[in-house]
Amino acid sequence: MKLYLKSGACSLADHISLHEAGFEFERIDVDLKTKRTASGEDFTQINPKGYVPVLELDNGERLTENVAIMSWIAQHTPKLTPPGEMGQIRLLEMLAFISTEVHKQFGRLFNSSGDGESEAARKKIAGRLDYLAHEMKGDYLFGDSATVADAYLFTMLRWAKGAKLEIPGPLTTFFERMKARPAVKQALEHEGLE
Ligand SMILES: N[C@@H](CCC(=O)N[C@@H](CS)C(=O)NCC(=O)O)C(=O)O
Repeated sequence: MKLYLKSGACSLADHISLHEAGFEFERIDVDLKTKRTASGEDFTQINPKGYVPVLELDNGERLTENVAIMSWIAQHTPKLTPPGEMGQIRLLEMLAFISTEVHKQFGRLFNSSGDGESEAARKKIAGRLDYLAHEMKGDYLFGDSATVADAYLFTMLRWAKGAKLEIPGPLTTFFERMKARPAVKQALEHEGLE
């Protein structure tokens, strides 16, 4: 398997999830400005959408979109899926929320066109982080064991910290708890991050 990623980008969530799952995989760094991989390949031939993450499966099939990649990892790793009959769909609900309601707001913040857009995005993100802080069912989003959604939330909290956003108390504790996990430490180290 191969994960196409950019250090510190949203692909960190998939990177952490693959380590949590215990998969063996190769990391391929992508320069998102030049759209070239570290070995000089044209990344747009790999993903015509031009963005990371991409997970190339062992049969050569390529998956894109964080929600799909993390769902695939969870499907193959029951311990990373919330328990119960509704577990998979609740996970999808959470991944969709983080993707469309949190991750996308950062796009507005990082590429703001002015006119108060970044302030509006900050407010949205703060409100959604508050919501997630109240939704936590234990040490992690779904209770006492981590799922792929926690890897996604952790990645968003790294960005929130970088943007000096206020992080609700329970999520600050969650962030430190995640940082102590071997899979998270490994992914951060591989990406040259703290
Ligand atoms: N809808 C995509 C968005 C992925 C995305 O935003 N990737 C960013 C890095 S966090 C990227 O590669 N941006 C480069 C570009 O769009 O040119 C997903 O959720 O996987």
